[in-house]
Amino acid sequence: MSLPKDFLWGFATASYQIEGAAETDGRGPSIWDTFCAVPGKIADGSSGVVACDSYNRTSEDIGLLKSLGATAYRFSIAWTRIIPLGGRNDPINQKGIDHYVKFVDDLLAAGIQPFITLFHWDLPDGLDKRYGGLLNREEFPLDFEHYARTMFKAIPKCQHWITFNEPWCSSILGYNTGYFAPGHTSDRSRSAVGDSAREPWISGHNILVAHGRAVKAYRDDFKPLQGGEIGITLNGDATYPWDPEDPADVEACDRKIEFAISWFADPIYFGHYPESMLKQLGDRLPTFTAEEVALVKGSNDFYGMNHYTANYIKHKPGSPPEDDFLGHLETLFYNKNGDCIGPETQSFWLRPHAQGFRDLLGWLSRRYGNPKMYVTENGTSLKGENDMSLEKIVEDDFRVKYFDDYVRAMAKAVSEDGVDVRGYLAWSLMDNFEWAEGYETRFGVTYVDYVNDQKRHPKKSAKSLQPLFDTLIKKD
Ligand code: GBH
Repeated sequence: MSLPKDFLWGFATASYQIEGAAETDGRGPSIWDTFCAVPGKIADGSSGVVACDSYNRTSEDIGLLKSLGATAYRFSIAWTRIIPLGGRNDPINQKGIDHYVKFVDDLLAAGIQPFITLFHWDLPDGLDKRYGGLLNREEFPLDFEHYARTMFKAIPKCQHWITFNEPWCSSILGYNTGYFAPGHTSDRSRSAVGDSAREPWISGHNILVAHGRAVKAYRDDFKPLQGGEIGITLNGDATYPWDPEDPADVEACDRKIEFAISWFADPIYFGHYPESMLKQLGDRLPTFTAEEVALVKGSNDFYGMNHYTANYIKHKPGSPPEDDFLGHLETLFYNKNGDCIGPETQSFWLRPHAQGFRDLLGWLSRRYGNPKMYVTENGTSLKGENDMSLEKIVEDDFRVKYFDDYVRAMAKAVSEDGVDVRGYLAWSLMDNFEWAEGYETRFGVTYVDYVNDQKRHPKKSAKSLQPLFDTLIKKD
């Protein structure tokens, strides 16, 4: 079991979850600032207004990364620091650009390769208000392309660009369940606006086209000189049939992955939506124009994979309701035999099952022609961690074991199944703003003391990755 010699590894974060400094140096509001201000949307009533204060602590964070032995760091840029109102004719904020230029210079000086995500959910609120943000098929892709070009030009040293993080979440949680910003849903007790049966599919479509536009811009005008690579990051869980003897459950397992991942990956690799989605959603799924197909098909230099958990899948009888987004099935933690997929964590949706990582890597590799891949997120929360003493928190053996199991499962996928993984970023470098769950759920390998000046305390898991990768990465 081993990983290639030039394998990169490190940690990941996202702008709104760690930066704070919400009004510093001309930053404009994003849809998450607006969403957090609505009572009841965030579990503990918090927001990212201070978060880990990382905007003001870049050298401390880089020092931390270095001390942990990381060779790569994935972070995201806050669009509203670059273009506070968001649009292609709106003013550019040089201070915001300077901040990230210096950050990348400092990372490189520390021997750490940046992986930059352009969009990790913090859409400029100005664009949401001006034309409906992700729902606007004409404007949104053009504004995203302009913002992406601005960053490609400003940071020629970055060799790894990620256009969008988890468009599934922006689309489904933002426009179907309303659990994430901007909170649209058909449920009128939760939102005055939204159409859960239609808006998520429009949002997903527009993100694909925006991704395609940014990739074309990079390949045409920046890649020839800069030599970097660009791709999208998709989230998806592993699936196992609730009843392996029932062909309908077996089939539902693939359908679940298609609704989560292939929704985006099929257009990118094949130029069309998956058959299973067309069948269930009909004309609620937008149709690609020829121009859109040309932009989207073949638009990944690499596949970015975010992965956390696995489920047993049980098909549902009858026909699906209009607002179904899973593919007419149930996701369960127990199978027909009563076997449990994995132990509880603080996140209701997350139970460790490392074999699923290896299996899903294989599934993706087979379906998409063995693409070059980066694992751009993988990690866990820990049941009750927020209520423990600091002494207990830093002894996070559960998280150490999670990483050990998952990284070894990945190494097996690489060395035994031939999957082409080139790098791994653990989620997350530090505890941070866990979106609708606020600060109660912690995913960091570093504890952040939010009441004592955001002080960082590395946990046991922070120091466990370097020795692990040392034994796995080939020396010559
Ligand atoms: C990642 O998403 C995010 O990229 C990152 O910002 C975040 O901090 C990290 O996970 C930890 O949560 O039952 O419909 O509400 C992980 C993928 C997909 C996990 C949606 C939670 C909720 C499903 N996420 N899922 S639902």
